[in-house]
Amino acid sequence: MNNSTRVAIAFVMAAGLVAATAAPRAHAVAKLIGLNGKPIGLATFQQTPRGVLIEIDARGLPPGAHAMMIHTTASCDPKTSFTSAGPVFSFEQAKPHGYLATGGPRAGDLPHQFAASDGTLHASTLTNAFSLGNGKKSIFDRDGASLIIHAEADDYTSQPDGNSGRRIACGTVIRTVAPGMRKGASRRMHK
Ligand SMILES: [Cu+2]
Repeated sequence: MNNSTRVAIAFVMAAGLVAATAAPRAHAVAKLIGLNGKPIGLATFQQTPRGVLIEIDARGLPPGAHAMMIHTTASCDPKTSFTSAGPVFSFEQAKPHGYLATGGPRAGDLPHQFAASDGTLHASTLTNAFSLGNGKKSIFDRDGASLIIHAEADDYTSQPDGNSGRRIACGTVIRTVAPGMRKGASRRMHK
């Protein structure tokens, strides 16, 4: 091995280290409130190599299926019955809601989830329709985004929200770790 090969190998290894440590995975949370304005749970969002992993813990919900969607605006005003969150998040306004709708789904569409008979809901789901980063696929546009839980199941075809009834819980999505944040990067390097 000559010296320039050694230098080249060292450079590639250093570049690999930088790639592994410099970019913390983006992370976000949404504190969910009910229509009375009181807290009913928490959703966490983590960027993974396959998409955004969303984990939801909520309580006080009617048992059964509940449509879940990311809506377009970071605003959860119970006085508006959470219509303040706007329509379902989408990068293309013409796209219909629903996994089974022709031309759908919208980027904010998520599979519906189920509350147990005691009203608790624990869900884990993954989507690659949007990211938590800073790029074109990010949900962190100028007006942010909210997670909405609806009263009923999502039929995945009806407009605008899968015939899923009222919006009964809402949480604005707040980014806690952004890609390239120095604090997160240094924490990771010391692990
Ligand atoms: Cu919705």
